[in-house]
Amino acid sequence: MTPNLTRRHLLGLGVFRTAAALGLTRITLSPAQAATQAAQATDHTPALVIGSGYGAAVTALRLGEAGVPTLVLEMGRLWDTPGSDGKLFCATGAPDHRSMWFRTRTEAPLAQFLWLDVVNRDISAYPGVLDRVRFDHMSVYVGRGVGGGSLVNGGMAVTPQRAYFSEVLPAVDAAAMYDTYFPRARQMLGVNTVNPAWFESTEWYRFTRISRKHADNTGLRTTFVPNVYDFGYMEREAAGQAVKSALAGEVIYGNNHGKRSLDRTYLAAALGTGNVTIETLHRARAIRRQPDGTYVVTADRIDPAGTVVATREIGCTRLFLGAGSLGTTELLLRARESGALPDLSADIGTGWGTNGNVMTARANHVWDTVGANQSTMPVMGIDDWSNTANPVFAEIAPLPMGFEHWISLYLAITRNPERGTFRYDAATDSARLDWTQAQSQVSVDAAKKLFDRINLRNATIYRYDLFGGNKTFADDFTYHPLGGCVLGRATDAYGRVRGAPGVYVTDGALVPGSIGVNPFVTITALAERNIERVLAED
Ligand code: FAE
Repeated sequence: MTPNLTRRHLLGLGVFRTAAALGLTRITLSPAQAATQAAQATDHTPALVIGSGYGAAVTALRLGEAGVPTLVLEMGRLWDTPGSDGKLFCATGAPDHRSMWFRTRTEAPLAQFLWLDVVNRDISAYPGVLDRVRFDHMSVYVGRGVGGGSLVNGGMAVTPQRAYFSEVLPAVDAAAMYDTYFPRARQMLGVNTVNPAWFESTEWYRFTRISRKHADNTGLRTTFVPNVYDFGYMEREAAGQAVKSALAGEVIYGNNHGKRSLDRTYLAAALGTGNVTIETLHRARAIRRQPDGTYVVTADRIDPAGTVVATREIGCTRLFLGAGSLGTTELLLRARESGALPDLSADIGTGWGTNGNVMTARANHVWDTVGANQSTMPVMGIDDWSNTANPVFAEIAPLPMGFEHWISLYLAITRNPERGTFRYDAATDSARLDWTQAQSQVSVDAAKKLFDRINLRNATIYRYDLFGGNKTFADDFTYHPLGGCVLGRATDAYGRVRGAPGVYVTDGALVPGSIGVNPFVTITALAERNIERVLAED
């Protein structure tokens, strides 16, 4: 499926280009107006959206279409201005200041090779595109910028198994989700699938075919997984007819081409309505309620050095939180604990999980080469989710190092029932996560059961050199933070925040810790469902 590039999308894409050319942080259909208004603080907007990831982007588009003037605040930058190398994003193999959110050294998920720290680089601090938020025993990777996680993720666009979706979110009408909102989300996101004939023949997916062979040998099922990366573009990359992106190792620090990130889909269409404005480098910090029932959000505007250059108070009639599982939970927790919104539910901050994420790697025999050339976009998973004794869905992940290394890498999604809780730390004015190593061990044990079988059957072993401390399983980070303001608990069945009428949660914070597959299609579809109801009723 390719997205219909409507007149709205094209208008919106033009707006992004103009804003980038003019260096604007305020992005709207009327750039002249943006330039003159940039200095003035907007003091009231009917609808305010915090963040610009999946939930936020859906919400902004549907509000804009309904004619509601909507302001979006995003703490990251707009990724539309090339650097001195002519590229928007830096190369994964040579990361610079654009790679990470205010770091002086990169913190890549796979930090070592042959136990050597050869991956990370010293960089200068800048609002880069990938952040690693560190808590005790768990780090969370998130995207920063207009488009949120869509800028840095692997693009895998997976619809969860219906039975598991219903188990996780029993109050949501599954028929409506699977008949209406999942298809709508996939269509809008531009989900497409790799051409099977090309997949079977190309060197760029040899690594996937080797993993499939080993799964087959073990009697495990593999399945193709759709993606939002344009596979037509990828085939042209392989043929030398297009500038390489997925085939040039680009992914976690952004793709310069090929990826249908939200700034090209939902957000472009939102801007094209003429009712949506995006302010970048604005970090929402506090929420309070006015006596008349409207809300005021305090936001710090930062410059590229991270210095707060202005603090703004923005009033709104309706407030939509799309700052991601961590961002939204922290804003609401702070509001509750500081006494600004004392009626918020005790459920805020609870029900958080890692989607059972755990990474592992196997060493193959010399004859099972994975290829020096690897596409960064995963297209296949080992699907053992229906194994009730040990459900695992393992994405066959690339490790594009530019030379043959005989490594098969996987991101396993396990059914880990452990949940973490955020508590407000007044000393740092931030949300801290209570999560223990034992809670991650549950994911490791499940993944190990599956990969022990694969190793046994293929006479292969784990790699010990990649994750630090001779670990065979990376259990200390997640790409899939879910929960913190769970649907039907901290909110009603449509994301309306309990104890704060007129405030809504739109993002991954709604999903209670696990969804069994990569989550952005679910987050997008839920946001479509919720905003439709809110526009109809509120
Ligand atoms: P998200 O996309 O995180 O957007 C939140 C936005 O809010 C961000 O732009 C933040 O900068 C912004 N923000 C946060 N706090 C504030 C604040 N206080 N003020 C203003 N702005 C704020 O939220 N998922 C898949 O389904 N398939 C994949 O292949 C996949 N691969 C991944 C690979 C990586 C490396 C990573 C990090 C994630 C991956 N994910 C993948 C997860 C996916 O990107 C994630 O679930 C969604 O992005 C979450 O969407 P939300 O709308 O919850």
